[in-house]
Amino acid sequence: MLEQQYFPQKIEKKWQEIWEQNDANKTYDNSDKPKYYALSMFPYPSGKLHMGHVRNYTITDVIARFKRMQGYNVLHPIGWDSFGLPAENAAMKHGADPAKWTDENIAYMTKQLKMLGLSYDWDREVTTCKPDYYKWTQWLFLQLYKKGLAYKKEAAVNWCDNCATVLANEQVIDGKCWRCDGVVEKKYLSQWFFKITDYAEELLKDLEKLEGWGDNVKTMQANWIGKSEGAIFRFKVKEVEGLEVPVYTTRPDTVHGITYLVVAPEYKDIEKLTTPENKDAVEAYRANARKMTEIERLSNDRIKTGVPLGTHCINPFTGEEFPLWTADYALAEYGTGAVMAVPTHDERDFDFAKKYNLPLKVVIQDPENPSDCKDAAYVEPGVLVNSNEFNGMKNEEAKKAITQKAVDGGFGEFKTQYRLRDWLISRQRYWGAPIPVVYCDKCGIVPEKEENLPVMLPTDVDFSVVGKSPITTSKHLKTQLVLFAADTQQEKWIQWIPLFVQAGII
Ligand code: ANZ
Repeated sequence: MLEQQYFPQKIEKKWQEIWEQNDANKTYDNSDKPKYYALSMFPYPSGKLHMGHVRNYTITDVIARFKRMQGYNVLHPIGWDSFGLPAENAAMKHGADPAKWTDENIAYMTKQLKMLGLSYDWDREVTTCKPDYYKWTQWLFLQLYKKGLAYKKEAAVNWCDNCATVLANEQVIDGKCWRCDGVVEKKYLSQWFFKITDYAEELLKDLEKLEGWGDNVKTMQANWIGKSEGAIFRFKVKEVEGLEVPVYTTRPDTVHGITYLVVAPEYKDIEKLTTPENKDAVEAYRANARKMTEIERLSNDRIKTGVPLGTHCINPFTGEEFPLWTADYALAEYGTGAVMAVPTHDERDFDFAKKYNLPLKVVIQDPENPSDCKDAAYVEPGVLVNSNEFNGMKNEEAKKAITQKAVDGGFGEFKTQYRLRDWLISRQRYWGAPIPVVYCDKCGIVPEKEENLPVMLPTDVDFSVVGKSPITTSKHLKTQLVLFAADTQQEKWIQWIPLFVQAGII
């Protein structure tokens, strides 16, 4: 007879034992049944399960059980996303090995998952920090490397000195580290990237095909890819023979209205563009900009600041000269890192020009209601004025005609630009999969042979060091110091898929 009251301690234990004895959750490699894959996000072994875990894992468990009952051979795996900074920080706090901290947490959380009665095939458990797993992380890296989709370059990164680590933009909150609240600085480091930008267009097309996703999610993803159409124009520098500053613009129609040009404080040629008299002021300005986040720098509410470099560019359309400035509203990583400033038709440029008394030149007007742009930028459509042979043309048409002139004259081209950037995967820390390349003094970067994988994470490291990565203390390190610490943010994982397809992996 059924008991009136539910006693989980009694009933659940009994059934869990029966399921275990009968291999009720086992997935068979060779089975005639149709296959079903029920994958939930693997937990980070942080210590104890929380209610969020229980919710997530119950949902997939219900689906997996339902499908089994319908006659499917269900693969419902579990594993541990166990590389990352929390393990390393916890270990450093106690001067212990992160492997030990991780193993203890996994043991505890496994017990909890089993108590919940979740129907996993535990024989297939994976742990990302174990060599038998990260061998495949390294294998994937090598496939991407062979296809030119994993590469290394100097890049400005968010650097937290306390944690001695690189942070993603999302991990910088009000200029501070999300973990320790320390001030985050921009720093130039040689970094590994995955070339996701090659797939920007494909990702956008795939979005259109997605069914069952809300428009808000699709729009967020499209904005994140951030496609824009425009032009690159190259400007000669008056004082430096042979040096040009290219800019990316979505408003080629405004090119006759440029009154100054801005480069990012991290712009690669900024030193060449700075006169000796302006050097000290420019250096001081750059040092300060390094302390700011991108979001702060781009905010429309912030008062724009900048300093002149002392040099000038020449407008190839008009022959006019205008001054070069550096200002932190220009971002090093977007477009070319330089902006042609048209204060009459761009709000940010307008604020900047007002503040520093830079000239205004109107080039787009509403013929019915012309504005002199003395009080505000005119950002609506209109017709061209003060623009030589393009006068009277509608501004949308002029975009194409003006860019074509630059193409014909050899000083510009049409350009499609994406906000999406390549995915920076290195973290300069210990507790991650070692990047399977060797640095050779003579021949540079040499990928490890597949048959030699895994490249093992060194264990001769000192975890009691302060303010630097423990990996720097390893004596036997023959591979890269930079570690591969995959980001688990879901929107980023989505982008792996086309990369793997391209690399012929899936
Ligand atoms: C001149 C201009 C005139 C612009 C005008 C706008 C209005 P989206 O649409 O987001 O792609 N820009 C280009 N590179 C930049 C950088 N590295 N940092 C900051 N701003 C940058 O934005 C394109 C516009 O952003 C470009 O068009 C450029 O300003 C600016 F009336 O060029 B525009």
